[in-house]
Amino acid sequence: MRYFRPVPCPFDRPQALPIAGGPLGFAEIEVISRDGVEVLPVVAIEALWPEAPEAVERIATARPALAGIEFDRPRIMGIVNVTPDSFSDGGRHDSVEAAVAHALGLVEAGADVLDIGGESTRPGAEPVAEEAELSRVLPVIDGLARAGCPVPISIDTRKAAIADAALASGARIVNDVSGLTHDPAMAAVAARAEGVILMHAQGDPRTMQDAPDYGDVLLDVYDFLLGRLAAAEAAGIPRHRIAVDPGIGFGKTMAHNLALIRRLSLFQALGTAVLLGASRKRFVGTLSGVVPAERRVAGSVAAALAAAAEGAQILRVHDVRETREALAVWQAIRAAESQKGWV
Ligand code: HH2
Repeated sequence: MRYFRPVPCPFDRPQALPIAGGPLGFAEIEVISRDGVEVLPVVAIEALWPEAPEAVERIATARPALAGIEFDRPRIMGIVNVTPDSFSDGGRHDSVEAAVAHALGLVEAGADVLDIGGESTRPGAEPVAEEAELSRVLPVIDGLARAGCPVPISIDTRKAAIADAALASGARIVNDVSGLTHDPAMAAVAARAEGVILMHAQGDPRTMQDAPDYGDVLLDVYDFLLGRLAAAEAAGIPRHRIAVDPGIGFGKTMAHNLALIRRLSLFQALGTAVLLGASRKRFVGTLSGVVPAERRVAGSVAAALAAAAEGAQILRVHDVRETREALAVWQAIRAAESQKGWV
């Protein structure tokens, strides 16, 4: 099998097509196989392989808004963990009022969507019973709805019952870190959401970091997401409502995480929005030499910018204000590079 990765460039470079409608473009494609990588102009590959024109079209086509989120620029998903044990902010927002206030503060800081989670999926985390998870997230979603939260709410859960109740309370997106594999009832519930995030993980949170193993991490994750997209579509979830996510830190070594971020634009060939969550994760701490997770802000922003430069549509972050500010500078510099400015 051949895989087609757009090489990002300014969208108005001669012969360039937009990546997912813009703002980045691509004039070259890396044609990747399990034997190696070849770089070719887009115009050349269309004639070479029968599957190439369709892949180019999937990469270039604009992504429609997902739960009202427009993809004319990278969007920020603010993380709200209502858990006692999340790796970087566990126990911070364990009253409903504190969690709602924190979430509204993230909106104020520039979050385009909020992701509410009641079960930590950090490496080594123990599963949480359904009732406990429900009692953590539902009052926060209700509280946000009552406060007139102006951005869509995503529920970060692997369980159908939680997603079901969250949607009934006003959540619009289901974010399942198991890619709809953990709970057989999840796909049918997710089909009612305006947006579904399919993430790749190898193993479950308890054991996933024991010995992550891939033939080729980039291509293995791509194959997994391709399969989950087909399963989701078969369950009645149209592709335009889906975003995919390679799952940084979920059964991945440092080398795996870096390989995925370095060539993140490959996932644009799936024809959906791409989300990346690198915020405060262990590899950021290792690379930046910062041990306390809540102080890994600068390294996390660097990872978010790298993902934006690879065309990522959604960045899942704890530090919304810092990411927003960094993106504004990055976008202006990218705009200066092209003649027509930022679209
Ligand atoms: N990472 C975490 C949780 N949910 N969802 C998506 N789509 N992508 C991610 O990378 C992702 C995710 C883990 O991070 P966090 O929520 O900060 O920690 P914890 O699981 O300990 O609550």
